[in-house]
Amino acid sequence: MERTLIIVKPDGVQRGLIGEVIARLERRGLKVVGLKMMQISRELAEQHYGVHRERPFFASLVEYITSAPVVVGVLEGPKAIEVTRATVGATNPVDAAPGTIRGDFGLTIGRNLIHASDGAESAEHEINLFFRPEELISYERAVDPWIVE
Ligand code: YYY
Ligand code: MG
Repeated sequence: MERTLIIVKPDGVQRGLIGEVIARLERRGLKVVGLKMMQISRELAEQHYGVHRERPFFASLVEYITSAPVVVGVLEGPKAIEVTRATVGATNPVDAAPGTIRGDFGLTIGRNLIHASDGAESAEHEINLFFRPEELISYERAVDPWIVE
């Protein structure tokens, strides 16, 4: 089993898409094992997007992600990282396939609705940045055997 971090970004919250975004990932079969609303501090945003520190869009990215509340979650399932990224779609909504979250709700790269971890290392790092261990719940769902063979 894998775990991955998602963030419904400020535009997703403001547009009333929290439920829509999470529902798509839930329907995929992924299990929500952590979920909370928060406003990301500048310090946390700079840590989370640290790999992009030298990129020209870094300042506006930090500005945007800290500008209003977000919903942060941890999803669990087989290949959860890859499956979540595929459900989210390409970084630039212009390139995101219809049927993906960004492809169905986004128009521009600077308002692409959702973050999802891009690999095993970043998932572990990001989950630890946003959640204390006791905030993540391991549990079984009766439907699990109907989702995962
Ligand atoms: O993981 P993902 O969100 O799909 O893209 P990243 O390459 O990690 O970039 C993080 C974030 O930065 C992206 O969601 C939008 C923003 N961004 C941008 O505004 N302009 C770019 N040219 C690249 C990324
Ligand atoms: Mg990324």
